[in-house]
Amino acid sequence: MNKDGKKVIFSGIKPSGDLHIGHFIGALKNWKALQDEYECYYSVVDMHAITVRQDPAQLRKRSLSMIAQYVACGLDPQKNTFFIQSHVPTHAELGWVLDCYTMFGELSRMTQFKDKSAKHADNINAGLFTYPTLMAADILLYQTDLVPVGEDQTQHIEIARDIANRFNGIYGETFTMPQAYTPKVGARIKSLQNPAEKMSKSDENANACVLILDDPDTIMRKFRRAVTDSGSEVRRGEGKDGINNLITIYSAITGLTPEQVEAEFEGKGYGDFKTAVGEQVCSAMRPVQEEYRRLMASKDFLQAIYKEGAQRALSASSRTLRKVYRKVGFVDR
Ligand code: ATP
Ligand code: LTN
Repeated sequence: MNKDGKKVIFSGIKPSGDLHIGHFIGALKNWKALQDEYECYYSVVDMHAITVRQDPAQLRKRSLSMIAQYVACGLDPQKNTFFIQSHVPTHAELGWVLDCYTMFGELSRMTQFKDKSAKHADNINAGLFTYPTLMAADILLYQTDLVPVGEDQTQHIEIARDIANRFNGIYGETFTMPQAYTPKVGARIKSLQNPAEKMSKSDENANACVLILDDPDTIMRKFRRAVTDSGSEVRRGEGKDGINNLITIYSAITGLTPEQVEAEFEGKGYGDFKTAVGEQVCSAMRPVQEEYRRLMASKDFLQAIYKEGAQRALSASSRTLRKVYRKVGFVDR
């Protein structure tokens, strides 16, 4: 809860690749619905991004582009606080303290750590291992009530809660207990090429992922090539990951229930359906892309957004950090 009695929301996206429709459906679209009721902080978590090697020029460009995409997806910079994680030093500072209240065994069990270490076997760095404590710091610094994330992040929210609990247990009430907030539809949009896996911006197969900034021809081509099973009816079912995923996408974009989608396509085949999904996604992305281009052309406006965001974030997070420093026994500055 903030000082005006509003509940607090925090979420972050790594600038480690281009945003795709999984982000749009699983994250950004839902964030827009929260901006009036909650105090919302959204961070471009560049410090988390460098747990995997990044090209410096690309990282810089993507961090800026990410802020523009947030705003282009309908998030109002007046109502939400957008900032770049490395601009707000309290994150690294609390991250270190929390490292000292997090157990080696707990971190070893994290599935994202296991997945990423298997994928980047030549760079299993300490940051990749302690990634969840920095994420816990991100969340706990703002006395966050809700963390809107996709399903893949629930384990990280659990460990943030465990760390908060442990700290509160030793020093008395310090951190608000955060809760994950996952959307009912679209919490895990799957890859179009391997629908058993989530759509991921680090996927090497470009056809697996439909980007928010893809042009209409590319979007249509990727949907036409989407991998589906050998059936033909547009109906959800066990083992029909591909068609289930396309129904989820269509349903999330149009606002229809999956049952209504099945009824609409009764008697039609996969081909017609794939074209229809592509068309819906194109028309949902058109206004987003127009707004994005307008924003990227006014760098001063973007800079003003993230600078002001960093100030607001620093002011809110410093209150928590000060409290923590005092509790663990650091001398006042
Ligand atoms: P990477 O794939 O490079 O590890 P990521 O896309 O999983 O990155 P972020 O970009 O930081 O990680 O994710 C931002 C948010 O979008 C998170 O809340 C995440 O859960 C959500 N998200 C990511 N992919 C999907 C998806 N396929 N479906 C639904 N939500 C997703
Ligand atoms: N770990 C998340 C990104 C992330 C985050 C956060 C999400 C970093 N800090 C705080 C929510 C709250 C990911 O990989 N998607």
